[in-house]
Amino acid sequence: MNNFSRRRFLGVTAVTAGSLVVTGRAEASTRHVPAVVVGSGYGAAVAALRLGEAGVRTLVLEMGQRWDRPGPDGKVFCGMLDPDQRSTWFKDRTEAPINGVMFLDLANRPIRRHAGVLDRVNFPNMGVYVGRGVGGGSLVNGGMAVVPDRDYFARRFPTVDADEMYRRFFPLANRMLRVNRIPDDFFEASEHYRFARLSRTLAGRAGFDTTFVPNVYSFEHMAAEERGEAPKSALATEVIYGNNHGKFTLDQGYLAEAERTGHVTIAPLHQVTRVQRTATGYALTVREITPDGAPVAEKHVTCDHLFLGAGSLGSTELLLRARENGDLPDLSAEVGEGWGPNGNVMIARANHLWHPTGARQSAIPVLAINDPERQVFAEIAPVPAGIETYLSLYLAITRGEERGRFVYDRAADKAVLQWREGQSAEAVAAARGTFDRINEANGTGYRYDVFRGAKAFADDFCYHPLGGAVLGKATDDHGRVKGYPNLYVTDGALVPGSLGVNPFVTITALAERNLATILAEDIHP
Ligand code: FAE
Repeated sequence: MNNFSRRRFLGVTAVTAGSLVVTGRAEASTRHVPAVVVGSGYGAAVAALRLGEAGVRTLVLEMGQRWDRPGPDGKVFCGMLDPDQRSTWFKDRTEAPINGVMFLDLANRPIRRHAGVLDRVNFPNMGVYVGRGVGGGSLVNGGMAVVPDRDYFARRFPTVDADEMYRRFFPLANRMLRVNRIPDDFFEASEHYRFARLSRTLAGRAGFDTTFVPNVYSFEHMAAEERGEAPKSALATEVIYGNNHGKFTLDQGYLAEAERTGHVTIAPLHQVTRVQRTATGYALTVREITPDGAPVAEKHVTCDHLFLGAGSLGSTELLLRARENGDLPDLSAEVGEGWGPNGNVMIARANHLWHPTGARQSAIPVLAINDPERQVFAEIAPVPAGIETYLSLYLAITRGEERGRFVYDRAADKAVLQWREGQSAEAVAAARGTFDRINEANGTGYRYDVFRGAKAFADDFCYHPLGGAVLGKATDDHGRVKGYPNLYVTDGALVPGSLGVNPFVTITALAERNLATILAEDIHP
């Protein structure tokens, strides 16, 4: 294997063995590295760490920024109620999922185009939220860390040994991600969870149970926030544009550990635009930009082993483009297929005036309503608006078989999601069944002033894009891309469209499982 630390490549200069610094200098020549990981979300971070531990020199190419430097306000991330250019990936205006309340567009505002941390990729009939930066979705997500129902997991992944997953890899993922649970006494006493307790009471009247949802946000930190002994983040309305404190993100966990092995280098603001085959591996075209989007350089790198961890959208697009433009013509027809939004539907419910939800709400959700009959798992989401809104918000994860697919738009050189209008109807009907019952039991109704298009059920965006290069279809049973040796998918693109719960623990655990086999069989046989 090449000793990559002795070389200069890609404008990356070896300073000391294993410690590499991105210089930003463009180099025309192609450089070689044993392994490349594209992206730095959950699947990518697992690959980076396990490759680094195995002594494989690895370069991580991430299109977003490294979020470690405070802005002029002293904070790395901007707030949710006063977003600036740090919030959004190259848009003129923020695109928060909630428009506002009382039809007032309180949540969104004009911003400068910048490599912000949250992106909404808009396709016809479906907007997909994704994180951008070193740490991927871990930077912007709600931190809900849920192991799926075992029977449903086994149905979705019939060729994966569920025993091994539940015995070994889910516990490993939970440990690595530092998943913790809210202490009962804190939940029952905190004014910041009044909104969740109210929703629990109202759901109980309709005969529904609730379940506590584990999280990677430290509840010890949150309790200290409430006591005024720690800097506020969850209790200061921070979440979708990043948490300045309290949340254990991948850049603090897997990726930091990967860098500490001395074998892993992370290059932020580097977007992979093309993947080609070489005699012994793969060649990548990489575009480097400044945080404001100015081109820095086009770079070329080759590798022996290539791990795609650019997420359901990113990894699928790279493969689809390669198949359709003839770079990797033997890719399976399954590439681009099997995409789903994990049955995501958001619901806005109205409460009686004698049932305030609280002006102060924690931005981290901790409780979900179970409706086993309709197979709805509805997380009670906060509305941290800083004022009393009498609004209850829910993210329902429904189960179903509706799937979309990606097609390659040659003119735009992009993967375009095909998701028909009304394709979420089954998911909405299930969620409506649950919430009609809650409204009937409580004499309440829906709110139409919250989501775009005056809808009470938002089915035109999702947080959980899954699929596009499904395990066992576009790849073998460990994420090896069919037809192309030493090319792997390691992220949410492997998950066949629906999981029944939030996906990042599963993506992490599956990546751990696949990497264990790939390292043993392909890299150090
Ligand atoms: P992901 O984390 O999306 O990372 C992909 C990375 O690749 C990103 O950093 C991209 O910038 C980068 N990338 C893409 N294309 C390229 C390219 N061509 N070149 C270089 N880099 C590239 O992938 N899930 C939960 O389980 N619990 C939650 O509470 C939760 N809340 C969420 C809230 C929000 C607002 C959002 C957006 C998502 C939420 N999710 C949640 C979903 C979760 O974050 C998501 O499933 C995972 O992040 C997906 O992990 P992947 O490894 O697939």
